[in-house]
Amino acid sequence: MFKDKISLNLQGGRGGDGIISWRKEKYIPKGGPAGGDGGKGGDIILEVDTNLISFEKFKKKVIKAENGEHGKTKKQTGKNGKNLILKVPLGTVIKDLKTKKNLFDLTKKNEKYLLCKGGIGGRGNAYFKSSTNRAPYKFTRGIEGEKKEVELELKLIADIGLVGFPNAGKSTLFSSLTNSKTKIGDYPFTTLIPNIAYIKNSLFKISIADIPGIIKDAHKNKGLGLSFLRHIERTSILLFIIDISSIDKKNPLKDIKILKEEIKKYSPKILKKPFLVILNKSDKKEFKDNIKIFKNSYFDINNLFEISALKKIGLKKLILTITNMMHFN
Ligand SMILES: Nc1nc2c(ncn2[C@@H]2O[C@H](COP(=O)(O)OP(=O)(O)OP(=O)(O)O)[C@@H](O)[C@H]2O)c(=O)[nH]1
Ligand SMILES: [Mg+2]
Repeated sequence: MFKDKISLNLQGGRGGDGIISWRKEKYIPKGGPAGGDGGKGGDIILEVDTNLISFEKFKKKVIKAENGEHGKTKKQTGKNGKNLILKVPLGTVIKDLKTKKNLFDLTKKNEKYLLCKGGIGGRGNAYFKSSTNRAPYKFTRGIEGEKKEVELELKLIADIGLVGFPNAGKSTLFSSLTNSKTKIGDYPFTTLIPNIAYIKNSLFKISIADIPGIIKDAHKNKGLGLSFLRHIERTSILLFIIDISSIDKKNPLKDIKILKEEIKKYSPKILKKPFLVILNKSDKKEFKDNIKIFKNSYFDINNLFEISALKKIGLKKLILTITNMMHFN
């Protein structure tokens, strides 16, 4: 199961108690206080691991870090509880479920966030020795670790986001551009979960997010709905992928209008991003007319590209334009 949203009950480790103990040494009849302090409880820390793209590895809802050990004799402090490091994908937003506020947004490689502090350890009786009290019967208990109920939500961070109807060829373009393997199929909704890969060369590394297809009324939960659009909320550039064989001759801009309307219903802000329109499957000669028809009604010929994701035609020019846009944005 792909998980891009989970809720967790977390708690740092409890601090160990301080203890009461006395020095027991030969030839010293009245040994002084020797009870050590408790160790600190472990912290819970979230850390970005760029190899992850979901929260699949989280099997338990309740997670607690290790407790600190109680103090020991001979003024020895108990061991600190181990810190618990939870690896999460890049783009994880942490929300406190009680206050409903966002606590942090993990947006950088290897970034860490201290979510629940471990409790401090108590004091042993050795700590309370003073000139007026040479044999204190006093100790304190360790403190409970910090407790939080949080929701982790993934909003992928990529340079480019691919949007289009099912079957438009998004995943084919994704794998042609990045040389990565992904599921491609001659049927709608082949892609069920978002994916990220990179266009790499010696000069640059551009990340691309492939998401499931969108259909009319996706905002009413048709198809796979719109919740996947959160994975393109943080991309810098959008590519609208249109299959030339499905262009309506009487209304050539119909597909692009529907896509934009659906996105607008999810979040109008997404539409403010720079975008390119990609006419895909240009190798299908019998539909060449549709490209002309589309071009005649489209206003901005400069952000329009004709490609074949399958035959890898027109991709160099597309990559060049994308890199230029990234430079100037
Ligand atoms: N002829 C031709 N076929 C293509 C091209 N690009 C994709 N296809 C085919 O179109 C079908 C759908 O491709 P996908 O890449 O899975 O489409 P998608 O947009 O990712 O679809 P969903 O994941 O279902 O939203 C597959 O059979 C591809 O082989 C192209 O440039 N030319
Ligand atoms: Mg796909």
